[in-house]
Amino acid sequence: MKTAVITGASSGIGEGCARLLARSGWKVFLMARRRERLENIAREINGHAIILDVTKAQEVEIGLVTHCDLLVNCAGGALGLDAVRQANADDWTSMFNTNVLGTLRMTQLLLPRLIASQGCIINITSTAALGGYEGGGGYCAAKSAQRALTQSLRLEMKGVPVRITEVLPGMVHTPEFSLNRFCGDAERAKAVYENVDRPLSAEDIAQVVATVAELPAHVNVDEIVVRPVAQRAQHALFRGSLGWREAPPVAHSPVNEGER
Ligand code: 8X3
Repeated sequence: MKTAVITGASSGIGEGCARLLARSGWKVFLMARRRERLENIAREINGHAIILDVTKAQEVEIGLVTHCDLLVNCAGGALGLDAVRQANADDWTSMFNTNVLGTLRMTQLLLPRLIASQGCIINITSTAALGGYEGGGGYCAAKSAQRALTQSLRLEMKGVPVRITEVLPGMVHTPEFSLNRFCGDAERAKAVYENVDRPLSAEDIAQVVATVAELPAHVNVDEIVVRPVAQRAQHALFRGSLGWREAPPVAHSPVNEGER
C-alpha cells in the first residue's frame, strides 16, 4: 500500500485528493489545522488525521509518517481582491506563509522520506501563477513564488529519482475558496461562479493528481494546467450554457455537493 500526505486536507482540493486517493487504495495522512473537520473526513475515509499548521510544522508532529510515497502540497488559498495600491499587507503575508512557506516547510520535512521511497511531490499552484490579473496581486505573487519554488526544486533534484509536478488549476468551485477570499461574503463568492457551466470541482483536480501520482516512477509530468472548458484563459470566462449532451459527473463525495 502506498502512502500519501495531503496538506490542506480539511476542505477543497486537499479534501478531494484525500478522498480519491483513499478510494484508490492509498494510505492517506490528512494534514490541516481544523481538528473537527479533519478528523471527520479522516474517519470517513479510513485515513489518519494530523492536526498541524503547515507554516510551523515540526518533525515531531509528523513522526507517524514513517514512509511517504506522495506529498501533495494543497494548503493555501487567496485573501482579498484588492488593487495593489490598496492591498492589505497582512493578507499578503498570510498568503505567502500558507502557499509558499507552507510548501517549503512540508517539502523540507518530508523530502528525506520521499527520496528514500523514490516518491513524488505534487504542488497545487494556480493559473494565477501564470500572470497577474486585476486585484490578484498578492495571490498571483504567492502562487508565482510557489511555482518558482517547484521549478527550482525540480532542477535541484537532478540525478535524484523523485518526481516533482506542479498542477495549475483554473476555476475550481469549492465551497471555501471564494468565501475565504471575500472574508465570508457569500453573495460575492457566489457571483464568481454565476452562470459558469461546470466549473472544475475539487474531485476533477484530485483525478489529475491521482493520475500523475500513479504513472510509472520514471515519468515526470513537470506541470499541468487544468481549466474548465468554460474558461479558455484567465480572462476568457464564458458565462452561459455550453449545451452539454453528457450528464455531469457523479459526485463521489461531499466536496462536490455544495456548502458544508
Ligand atoms: C484560483 C484561480 O482565477 O481565482 O486559483 O486565480 S483564480
